[in-house]
Amino acid sequence: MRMPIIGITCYPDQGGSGVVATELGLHLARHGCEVHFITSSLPFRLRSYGKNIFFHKVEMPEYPVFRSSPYTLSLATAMHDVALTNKLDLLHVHYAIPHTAAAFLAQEMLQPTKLKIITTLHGTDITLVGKEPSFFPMTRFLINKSDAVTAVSSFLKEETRQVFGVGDNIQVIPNFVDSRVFKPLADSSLRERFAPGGEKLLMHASNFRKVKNVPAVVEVFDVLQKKHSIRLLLVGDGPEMPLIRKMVSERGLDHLVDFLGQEDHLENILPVTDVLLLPSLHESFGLVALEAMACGVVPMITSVGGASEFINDGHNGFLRDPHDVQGMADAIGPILENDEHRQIIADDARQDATMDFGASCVMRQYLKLYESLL
Ligand code: GMT
Repeated sequence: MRMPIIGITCYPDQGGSGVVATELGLHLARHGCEVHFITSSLPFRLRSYGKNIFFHKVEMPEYPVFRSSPYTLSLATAMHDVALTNKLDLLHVHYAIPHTAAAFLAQEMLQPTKLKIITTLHGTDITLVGKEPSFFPMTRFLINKSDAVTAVSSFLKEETRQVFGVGDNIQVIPNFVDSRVFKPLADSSLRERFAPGGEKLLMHASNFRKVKNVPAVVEVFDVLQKKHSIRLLLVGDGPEMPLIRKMVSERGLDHLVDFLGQEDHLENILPVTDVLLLPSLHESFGLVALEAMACGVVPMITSVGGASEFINDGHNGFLRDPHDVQGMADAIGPILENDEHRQIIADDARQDATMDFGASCVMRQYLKLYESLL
């Protein structure tokens, strides 16, 4: 059977949904599919133009009557044009709002050809944005109009069914990690740069939005630093950053915290650390925790959401209520003092992440879904 020609749309900037979409496209292309990224700018993880990879920038014209350029319409037009020119078999859109709306418009414009639409729900497109009264009916409509819908966790599928009363056919296809890229530290010189005194390293990486609950990271770190020799690496940027800088300063922790800003190559910095903290208010999956596990870094992640689908508390990481600062500190404390114990958890984490959530295995689940639609 010939390999499908696939259009992929996602948010190109930092964020798990864009990472998943891009890595999936790269793996599909290596597997022989022709992959066309249709996005507003080059996805940040699309680092090279390998064979079978194409990029189509969505043009957004300015016009004085527009308050802001109507991106959804420009995207729909780009999808239509790319589909026609390149004979796309299907459009796989990541994050429902507004990508599925644009895909639906493109599909209508292409009639009588039926371009298949696959929507992958990632999390906040359901749990925050999609729930907004101004988007709610549209989100439900788009879920129904997609030819197939996938969710990155059973938690998210259940949430979709409960909130929107639709989605019995949603297929759960989990996120994945490329264990050849995310792997344990080979060279310790970078670690020495961040922990010159042999301190243990904690890290948080996110887009610093409210849902990430970053203040809890500072609080947990503050509790732990009173007893242990540790430092904190903060990776990423976003609206909560001024508050976090203030909290760090007020607690007199500046000398122990490194603000690293946005990092496109997380695989270089993650393996340097010992523990990843992700105490989000909710997390439909928590991709960075899976990437940490593949690097042999112990994840401490929120128990609200889908993380329990890949973390077995106490065995390959820790799950705690996002408000339980003391509970998080109590779980992490012992592994900061006992390298052997930490290594056992880290080894299990690496093994579970690579065995059950490997990129090729998950890519095949998507391929099977495509084939069932075509
Ligand atoms: O809100 C975010 O955290 C960003 C969002 C995204 O667009 O990348 O993340 C969501 O999708 C990721 C990839 O599937 C998941 O790993 C994150 O858990 C999910 N975020 C939330 O549910 C808060």
